[in-house]
Amino acid sequence: MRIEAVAGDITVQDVDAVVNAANSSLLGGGGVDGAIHAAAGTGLLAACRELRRTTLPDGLPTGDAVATGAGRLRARWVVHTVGPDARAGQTDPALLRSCFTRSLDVAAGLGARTVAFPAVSAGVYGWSADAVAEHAVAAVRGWADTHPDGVDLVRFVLFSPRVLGTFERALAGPASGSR
Ligand code: AR6
Repeated sequence: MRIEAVAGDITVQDVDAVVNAANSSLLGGGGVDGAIHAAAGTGLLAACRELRRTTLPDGLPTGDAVATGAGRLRARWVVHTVGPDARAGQTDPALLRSCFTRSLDVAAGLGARTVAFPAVSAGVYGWSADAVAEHAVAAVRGWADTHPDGVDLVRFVLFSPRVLGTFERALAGPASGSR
């Protein structure tokens, strides 16, 4: 699996699945969530409401992931995940890593070969970009080790050069197999 980091806007990525840093309600918000809903159109919100009405009446738990269609995005699917909220004391790295591994489980289960991730929890939810980069890269590498045919590409799409730098440094670190 190829893992890369680029600067840019996740809503315009030409990938099979775009991961959304959502909240448990799945009903939209600010940040990357707001940008994805704005770009995808109201069909995305309708799909999320349908999930709430059917399989997720209490919302999506932190660290878990669920897919919908992607509306007007180029992607086929949006995979919604809920990062831990540091402001609420959710500082367990296992929860953050779970966002990445569960999103890959869901995306690969649908047949996605290419997946774009934002820096989940690095915005409103208050995690440092360094921590998110470290745990995201470790989680994706660990998932790739146990799913050799899982997906072809994971692309971290970072909104700022500063956050891109943290991901580039994490990716330059030793691969999990050599640790
Ligand atoms: N493309 C890529 N990255 C982006 C984009 C974009 N279009 N827009 C923002 N980012 P955040 P969180 C970056 O706050 O911390 C929402 O209200 C942003 O600069 O979007 O997980 C949800 O509904 C930051 O580095 O997500 C939740 O309530 C990163 O995406 C809550 O925020 C994540 O920032 C989730 O907070």
